[in-house]
Amino acid sequence: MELYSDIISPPCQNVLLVAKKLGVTLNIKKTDVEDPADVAALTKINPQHTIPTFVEDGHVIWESYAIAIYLVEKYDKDGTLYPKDAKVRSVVNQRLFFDIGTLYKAVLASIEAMLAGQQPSDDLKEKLKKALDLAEKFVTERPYAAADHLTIADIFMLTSVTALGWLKYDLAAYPGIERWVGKVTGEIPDYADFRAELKEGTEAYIAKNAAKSG
Ligand SMILES: N[C@@H](CCC(=O)N[C@@H](CS)C(=O)NCC(=O)O)C(=O)O
Repeated sequence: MELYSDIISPPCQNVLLVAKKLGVTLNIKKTDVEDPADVAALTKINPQHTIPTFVEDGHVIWESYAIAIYLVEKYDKDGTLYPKDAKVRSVVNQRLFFDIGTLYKAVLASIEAMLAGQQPSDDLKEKLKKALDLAEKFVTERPYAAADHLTIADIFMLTSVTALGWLKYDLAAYPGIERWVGKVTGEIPDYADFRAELKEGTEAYIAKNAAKSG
């Protein structure tokens, strides 16, 4: 199984962490989406040229949500990460769609503004606050984001929340989220190693951009 990936991308982190939790080994094809040669190679298998892109025996999947669902449906033997019960799964799905359409979207918009050297607008700030208010509610009304145990919803929401590190966002107003982050990261094998690799990748990206701009 191959994954075209860069650890600094939160969508890639979704898949890397789900694979880690499943104990599935991925052969990582490090891909820089700002490098024309890497993009050309990726476009041959994924016309949308997005990372993460996953390949197993010639079968190609992109969109981190679709990749993660494939992995858990195929490799999660006890089925807890993506529960089979229709009602429980519907809550996991709701959180996943909340993540792609609201939480990650708001986080990404603010990071993009920051990387472009702009202050986030009041509208962006409000959207992020509303998304985090909802996330706080979700992680405090149940033991985990969608169920009474860890599911892929926790992993996807986790990467959105930890991406707030780019903004040095103060989460003090969200004690439930802070507690939940500790609980969820404690259940992911070798999470400290993952964070160390992410820190290294992030610093390299920042240094590369600083060199480019001058
Ligand atoms: N919804 C997608 C988002 C993937 C995405 O936009 N990835 C970015 C990197 S974080 C990318 O590949 N950008 C390059 C491009 O769009 O050409 C997912 O969850 O996989």
